[in-house]
Amino acid sequence: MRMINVAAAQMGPIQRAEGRDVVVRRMLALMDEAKAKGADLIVYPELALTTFFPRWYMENRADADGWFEREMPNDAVRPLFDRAARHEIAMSFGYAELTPDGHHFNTAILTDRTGNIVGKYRKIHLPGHAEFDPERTHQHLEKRYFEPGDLGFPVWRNLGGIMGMAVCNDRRWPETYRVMGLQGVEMVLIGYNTPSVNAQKGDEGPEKRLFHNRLSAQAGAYQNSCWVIAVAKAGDEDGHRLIGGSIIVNPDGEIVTEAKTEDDELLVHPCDLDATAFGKETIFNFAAHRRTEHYGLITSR
Ligand code: CDT
Repeated sequence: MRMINVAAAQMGPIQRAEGRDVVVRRMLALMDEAKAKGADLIVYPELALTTFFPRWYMENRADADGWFEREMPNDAVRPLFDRAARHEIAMSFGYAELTPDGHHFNTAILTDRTGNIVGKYRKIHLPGHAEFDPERTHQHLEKRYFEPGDLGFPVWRNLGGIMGMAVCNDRRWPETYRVMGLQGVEMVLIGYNTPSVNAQKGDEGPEKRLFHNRLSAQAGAYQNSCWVIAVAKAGDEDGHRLIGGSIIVNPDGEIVTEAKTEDDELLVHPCDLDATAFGKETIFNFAAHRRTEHYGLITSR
């Protein structure tokens, strides 16, 4: 058995006016709890350091730059890196990244147990729209504030396993998991901020959204025989509700633990990476069973 004790650190809401200092204190409390429960890895959500700002329209895009991190780690998050190294816990969290040459990405990082960044992923599937849309009940301006990620879907060796990352909307796309699956991924870490209602479909509320969250993560885990750790930022941010429903899914596609609240809430589960082997060697033995000669349309359109 290759056990990783994983802490899925769901976060409750972050209000627009709240600073990173407040948020980092909450993240540290979750990390201390994770350490006390014997976690090897803690996974925080997408855009963990700020409110889900793509809901706010700013005519001048540069006015949004205050929500972006220009380096990682920086002074605001250094306490997280120091504490993680002291606890010898690997960690992953999402943040808005502004590169030195002016590019904006919706990014997630992964560290080893010493607080060294070993992996970086930039969100590829950006949902929403780029211009103010008066038809929607709320704005979702990811296409305004971010560029599509330029790093592909890499995997990294960490904690004795093969890990990958994805961010929120990516989890709805089978290609996300499959590209990592083809690299032997054993655990996929996914943070999300999902509004509780569909801005374009009045009758789609939290139950349906939680269902799609489970459906996507469970299918991705099963079809690639890997663990999926899907972690929400949840609750009411300035009057805009986000679903909770953080889950850990095993390589059979079964939910082994699920969050009950829309607040800061820690799920800890022992994940055996060797449990990925059976599926990878049998029904989802890609080398033996895939028929790529029939898949060309997927990448040509
Ligand atoms: N953050 C993020 O990607 N949220 C989307 C909302 C989709 S509606 C525009 C999601 O897929 O959950």
